[in-house]
Amino acid sequence: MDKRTVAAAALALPLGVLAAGPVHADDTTTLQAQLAPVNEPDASGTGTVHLDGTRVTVDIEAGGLVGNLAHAQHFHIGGQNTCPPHDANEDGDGFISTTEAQPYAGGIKTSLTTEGDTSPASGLEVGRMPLADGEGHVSYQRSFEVPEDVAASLEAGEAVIEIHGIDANGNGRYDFEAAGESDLDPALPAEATHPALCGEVRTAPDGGMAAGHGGSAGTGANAGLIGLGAALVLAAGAGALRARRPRPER
Ligand SMILES: [Cu+2]
Repeated sequence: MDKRTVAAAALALPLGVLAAGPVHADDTTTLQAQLAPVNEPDASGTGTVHLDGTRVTVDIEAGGLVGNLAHAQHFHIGGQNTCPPHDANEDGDGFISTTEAQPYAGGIKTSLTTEGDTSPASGLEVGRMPLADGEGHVSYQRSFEVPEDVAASLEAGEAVIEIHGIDANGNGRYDFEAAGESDLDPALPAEATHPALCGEVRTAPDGGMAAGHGGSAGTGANAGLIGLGAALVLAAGAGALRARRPRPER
């Protein structure tokens, strides 16, 4: 019994230290996001962000997305730092649009492109966004610099990762048939811009997901997630998507 007590105490100390704050390895802060489905029920994923000053290394693994199509992905900052709940679908069409999600997740602050610019201006540059493989899996890793305000928001756990692009009718392409026109630009299919996955970026106090947020998944609070910076997209990115979208309609 005594030995057991001693062992428990020995375990409690390091756990207590870890729970006290973000995980720091050298000067790097590690943050995590559990990506939960928004409009793509079978999608899931994880995001990991290593932050060293203003340099971020982002790892994203996601599955259940529409395959062979590009998926725009971003850090969203400036909302409530949460993914949208199910009732964020205010117009009752069954989809949480980028516009409907924005009050929760905030606008695009960093575009998680595969190369080149990562500013909001590249928000819908789908030619530089990850392409899902034939089975709908996205694997992404990139290191790049972010502005100081973005780094500060990440460090504070005040950011959301979103991955966009859904296939509402399962026909393997972005089109207008199932979800109509995008709320961001009627020339675009909503399927191309609706959120698919969303995850709140949080520090990793115990080496895993922040329990308070992961635990809310069962209530549905995490299940209906996502958002896009509609205003930013309209201002900067919609033309890019129109010009470069992977499957031009008809
Ligand atoms: Cu986004």
